[in-house]
Amino acid sequence: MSESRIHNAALRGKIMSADEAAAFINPGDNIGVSGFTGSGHPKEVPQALARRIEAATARGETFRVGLWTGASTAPELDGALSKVNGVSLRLPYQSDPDCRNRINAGEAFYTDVHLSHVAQNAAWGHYGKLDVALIEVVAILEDGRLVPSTSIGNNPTWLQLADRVILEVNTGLNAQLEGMHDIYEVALPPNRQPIPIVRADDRIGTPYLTVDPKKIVAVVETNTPDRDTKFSAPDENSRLIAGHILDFLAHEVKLGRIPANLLPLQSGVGNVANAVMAGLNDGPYENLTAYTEVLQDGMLDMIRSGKLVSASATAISLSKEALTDFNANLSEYRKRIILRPQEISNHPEVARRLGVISMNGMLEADIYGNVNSTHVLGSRMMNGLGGSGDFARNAYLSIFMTPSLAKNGALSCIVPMVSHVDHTEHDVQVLVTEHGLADLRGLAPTQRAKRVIEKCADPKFRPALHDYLARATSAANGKQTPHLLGEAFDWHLRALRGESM
Ligand code: 0RQ
Repeated sequence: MSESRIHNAALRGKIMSADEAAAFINPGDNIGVSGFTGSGHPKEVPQALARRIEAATARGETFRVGLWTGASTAPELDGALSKVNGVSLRLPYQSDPDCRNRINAGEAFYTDVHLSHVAQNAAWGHYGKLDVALIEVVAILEDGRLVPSTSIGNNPTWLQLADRVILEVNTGLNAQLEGMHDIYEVALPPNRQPIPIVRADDRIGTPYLTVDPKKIVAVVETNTPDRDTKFSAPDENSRLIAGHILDFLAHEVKLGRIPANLLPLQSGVGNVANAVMAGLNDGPYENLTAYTEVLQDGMLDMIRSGKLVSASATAISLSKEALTDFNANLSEYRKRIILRPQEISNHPEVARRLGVISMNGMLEADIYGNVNSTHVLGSRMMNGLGGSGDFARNAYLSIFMTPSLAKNGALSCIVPMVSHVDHTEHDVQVLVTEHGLADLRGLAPTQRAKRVIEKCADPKFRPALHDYLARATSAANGKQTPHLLGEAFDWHLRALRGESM
């Protein structure tokens, strides 16, 4: 295998086991790891590191690391390290149950950051020094250049900043990924230049990652596929939400506000997002494009059907079934898909220039249009902000969607005041639930509130929301965004007591 995937003779001399490679990671190190939405993460060294940490802990030693990634990973990385309580600080995004539990128990710090900001923050030193880069690749060329894996994330930055580099070469991934990537590095101010992407499918860089070979301390061969990102068939709510969005887009086309092939699509992760893609795939649109973060099953279906002519992302996160198709037809998919560093896939400048249509999930919105994507009942972290803010502020259309109710109907996802703010009313243009779509563009706060309640709230909570708005409007000392400050969080307090909101 080393012959077929590791073409550089010097680096073949650095092949070792995952346990030997993990010995290059020391207590207190910060490690910059590949991986984005369960794809392209290292599969073996993190588990070997977890075994080291477990053994050290059993000896009474403290062994914890700072863990920086592209975004969420999988049980063999976030799960393994969190189970042994080996992560002192995690950034910038996670969705792993064990990792989430450590964060919410106060046992690990978590820095929840706009994904497009991570590379520059790291380069500026805001996260401290990067000791080790641990990066999955598909192959190493004779001249030492690296063929990236199924995600790019922050890999160029980790390879540049780290003192030591460990590579996992995964032969379980298709070698035909070579050529799909577009690596472009952004200089820091004052030397920053415009990013020359004017169409979603523009290629502006090179297909390979580069690294100073002197920094490479270990090469580990692996053969494990990415996480199986399963999708269930869209449920009734997802279909209804998707239907409202599709009607809205058709209306926007009819008014001539967006072209007949729409504008580049950005779609968040999950079943609702996939349902929207399924709806678009069945709809009248042709020649669609995507400028997004993660390419999931829904977009792959659209590429296969010919509806989506190109997709730019930083990661491909597929179900097992979709992966089989992807691998079988990779030479065709490679013509349509570009994987970029997350600094570029999520770049505000490019999202604004292209006029992206951004669609993301949320936990709750308030009547004025502020959105909480991350914190359950104000304090408990769910996943993180991810790329939602990168796109929401800069998109042509920023759409947030959720079922109107959570926890078997006990919680309303439309509340008087959100218990945590990720996206302010200024960044949120459209809210959608299964009941309807509230187009908030151009409206003042009290106009927005009426529309959000009528279009999006579940009917059983509408009277209480109208009552709150009416009493706030008559009692508050300012009529611009009326609130009853002593009452605004009563809904969440009832939920914390285990009652219906
Ligand atoms: O909890 O799993 O314990 O039952 O939140 O809710 O309805 O399954 O929604 O999977 O679409 O996720 C915002 C989390 C929505 C996601 C969020 C509870 C609910 C359930 C999940 P259980 P659903 P989804 C690109 C963009 C931020 C990152 C982002 C997200 C769980 O979309 O992480 O947008 N977004 N990235 O029961 C309390 C409420 C609730 C609630 C739902 N109002 N109060 N709990 N839940 N509403 C991708 C990347 O950046 C990588």
